Amino acid sequence: QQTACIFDLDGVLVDTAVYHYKAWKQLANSLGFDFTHAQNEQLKGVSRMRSLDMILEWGGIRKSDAEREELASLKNSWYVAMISKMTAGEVLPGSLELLRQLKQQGIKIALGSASKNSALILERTGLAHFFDAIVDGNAVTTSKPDPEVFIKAAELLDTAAAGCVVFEDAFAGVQAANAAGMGVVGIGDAENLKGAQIVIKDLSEITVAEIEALNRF
Ligand code: B16
Ligand code: MG
Repeated sequence: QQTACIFDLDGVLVDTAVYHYKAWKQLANSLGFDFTHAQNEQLKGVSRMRSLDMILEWGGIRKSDAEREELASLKNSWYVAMISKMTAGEVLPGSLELLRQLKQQGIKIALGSASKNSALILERTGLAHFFDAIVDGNAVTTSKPDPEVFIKAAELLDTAAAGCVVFEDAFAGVQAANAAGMGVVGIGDAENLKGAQIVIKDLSEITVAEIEALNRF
């Protein structure tokens, strides 16, 4: 049975979290408050609108739906200005080597990200050509921990859920992968990634053979 790989983007292949943080911080500051690094951690893997709502709540600020739309697009304009300058040098350690090896061995590769900016990031960092399918924030109606994003990716790859192995840095993403019945590799701190089959620091710490052993067939 064929194994396929589904990669989250931010925190797994590239570190765009630093740009999200700068843009959200600028927005919060413009509204007269700030938020902590620990609070920022909670935004990882969370959609743009949900992130905005969490930040407004931290600042004790209420806004109308029209104002929320405006604030979200303001943040996004600052974020897009920053990611437009990204380079291939910002790809996280081990990513390029692993993607190359998977391709070489004929293993299908999909993106499963909450971001609506994934196409720009993949282009800027030179990773776009590796992907057989891309499912991102533009393609889903329900965000992680709902499994929709990964189920859609498996469908596009024409692979059974049990054959898919997901790579995730966010707890909500680990939950989504488990809900989809897929294998899941956590990237980061094991404490925050309960439910992952294994947790590694970055993609340099895993081989294709180890990935194939994680499918759920
Ligand atoms: P955008 P991932 C997520 O990416 C980020 O971790 C999260 O911080 C961000 O709010 C979300 O994408 C939406 O991003 O504003 O570009 O649509 O980890 O799911 O690849
Ligand atoms: Mg992520």
